[in-house]
Amino acid sequence: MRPEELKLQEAGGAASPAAQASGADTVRTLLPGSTVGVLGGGQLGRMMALAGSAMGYRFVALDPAPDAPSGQVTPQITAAYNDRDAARELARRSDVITYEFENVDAGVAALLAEESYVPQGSALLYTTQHRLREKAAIEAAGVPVAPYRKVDSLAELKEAAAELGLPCVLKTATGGYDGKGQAVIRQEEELEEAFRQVAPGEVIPELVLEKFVAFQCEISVVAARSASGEVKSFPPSENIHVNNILHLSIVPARVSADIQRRACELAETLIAGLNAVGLLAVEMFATADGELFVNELAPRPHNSGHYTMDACVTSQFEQHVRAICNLPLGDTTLLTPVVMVNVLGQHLDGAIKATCTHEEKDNKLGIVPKLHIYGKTESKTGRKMGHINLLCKDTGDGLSWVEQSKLWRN
Ligand code: AIR
Repeated sequence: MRPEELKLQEAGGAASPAAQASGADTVRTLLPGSTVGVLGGGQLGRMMALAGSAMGYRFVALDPAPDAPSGQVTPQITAAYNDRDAARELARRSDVITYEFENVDAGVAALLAEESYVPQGSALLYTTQHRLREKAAIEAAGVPVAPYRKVDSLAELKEAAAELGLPCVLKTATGGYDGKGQAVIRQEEELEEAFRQVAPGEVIPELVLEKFVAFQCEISVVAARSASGEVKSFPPSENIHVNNILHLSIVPARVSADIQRRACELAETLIAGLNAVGLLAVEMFATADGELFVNELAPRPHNSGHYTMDACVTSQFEQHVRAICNLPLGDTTLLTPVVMVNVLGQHLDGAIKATCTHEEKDNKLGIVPKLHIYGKTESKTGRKMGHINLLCKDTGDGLSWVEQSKLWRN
């Protein structure tokens, strides 16, 4: 056993519920100096490594792209995600393994769990990789989701739409993100086109039709649970999407204190009910009459939690490292109102100029813009290249800054 690794539990003792759920037989505390192996080397892995390095952890990332965002700040193993030899090498070089995206190959997840320590296990990955399994798990934890039906054919789609009523959203059960694999259906005439769009090939993927929730706003809560079961959540973020990609996170969310409290409770109930370890991002819809419906879960750091990097005592990335290493969780207090704005490929040059030159509007609006750029070697329209956390006295000022910069008006 490494000196910095404390086994909280003697061999032969009963495993904690978190350890049982994760498949890990003991809960281990990994102190600074330990190496965290990360499956995936994109921006989430990079920001995790930057936060964890500040606490003295070492990192190694596995990513197929040479010079991936993480590889610029940590050692990188360059290989396909499903390359077993590379996964074995990651396990050999790491004291604890985590991941920064959720479509992890099940075989690799099992191999890593066998050859290293994976406190998050693979059960939650298996659940969140499939919308129907995810919805069933959310409902089993006693938390509401929007009404939905499983759909396997055009005929079933028509039946489901008649039952749920329009508008609805048709989604693939696996693989979609940032609006890919989705179609909104507002009228009956759009059913066939939506089906063709979401299931274009000969083989029909598993589909799910969800009733469109007439929400007042979309909010999300990032919660954390440590390997020994401590739970904390960050303040809810109000999220505004453009073309199905997150554009803005506004914190405090512009909903009542009661909705904010219930959103946090709901996320904490879910993370505890799912016996998750690490972060769980819970996206939800808040309706005008104060109801909350969970839309999606992500068992990893989340774009809507990037505001925590500059606006909270602890960032979501530090919290994730703390949770998987079984350190006490950090304080999640919000220090200042903040607006996070995503920088996509088409915004990159302008965003750098707007934050790296002296701009009068920052002073006038009392904004402190904090720039984060991910180091992706190729910039593309719609690709997430960075974000800016606009620290402000009032989120209205942050929104004015975004508006006045004119960068995001396309
Ligand atoms: N990511 C993972 N799930 C959702 C998101 N946004 C992050 C991870 C992953 C990166 O996006 O950090 O590695 C991939 O970004 P791209 O631009 O290469 O597709």
